[in-house]
Amino acid sequence: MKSILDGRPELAAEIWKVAETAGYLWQKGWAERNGGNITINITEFVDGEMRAMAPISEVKPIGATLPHLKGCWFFCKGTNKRMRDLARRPMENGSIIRITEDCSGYEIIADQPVLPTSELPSHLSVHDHLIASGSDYKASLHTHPIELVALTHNKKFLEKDVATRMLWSMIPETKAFCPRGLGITPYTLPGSVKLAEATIEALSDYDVVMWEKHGVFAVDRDIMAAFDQVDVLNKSAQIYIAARNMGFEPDGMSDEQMAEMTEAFHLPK
Ligand code: 2HA
Ligand code: ZN
Repeated sequence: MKSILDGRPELAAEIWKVAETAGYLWQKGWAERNGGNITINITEFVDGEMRAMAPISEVKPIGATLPHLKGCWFFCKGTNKRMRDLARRPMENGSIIRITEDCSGYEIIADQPVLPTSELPSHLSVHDHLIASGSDYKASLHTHPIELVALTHNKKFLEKDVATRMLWSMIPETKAFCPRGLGITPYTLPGSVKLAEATIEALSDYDVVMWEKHGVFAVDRDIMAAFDQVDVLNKSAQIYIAARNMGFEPDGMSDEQMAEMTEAFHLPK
């Protein structure tokens, strides 16, 4: 079957990175049923011929006007689609959309008219915010990492930066590869405007934001990098839990060891 990705190797590579990541999310047990979402800004890979293509859907409202998304194109997981299916058949379980001129709607320009994720308004609001703040981040990821979600069932870890300090201290790489730590937003209804607003606010200080008792929202340059940040944080949570399962509270790296790491890797204090 002919695909919009044919003859567009750069665009295809970016979309296959999303598919590869979706496979990891499933393998890790972070993506039950249709859990999680991925949205990537693919504008830089869109050529003139693609821009001239007719849409395969009518214009659909985003539910918000997002002025910084003028001229932008995105690839998004489809609503009710599964990560494990996206991994093998990205263009049947996700679609390419282009934002309309007035920045309040979108049209599908893809192989099949797969409707984008129900979380599209929050993902696109985040991308609008990233562009407005001059960020070069192109990917947003929402997933349900088991051990990180488990931590949020304890009030202690909901206090500002308590979880971050514990996670960084489990293994030196965590701070090196997730230098801004883990932001926390209090429990909010999934898909709500309130949750989107709280996420955007937290993203000014963190690349990975934990939605209490639900999952994480991560942003980075590309989808692999966003996944890696969540992966290193969850690895630390697993080490913490392994130690607790052996019957002790882990010591964690000392303040001196953390300071030495921060200096050696030129990380933010
Ligand atoms: O889209 O995980 O929180 C599925 C979700 C929403
Ligand atoms: Zn979710």
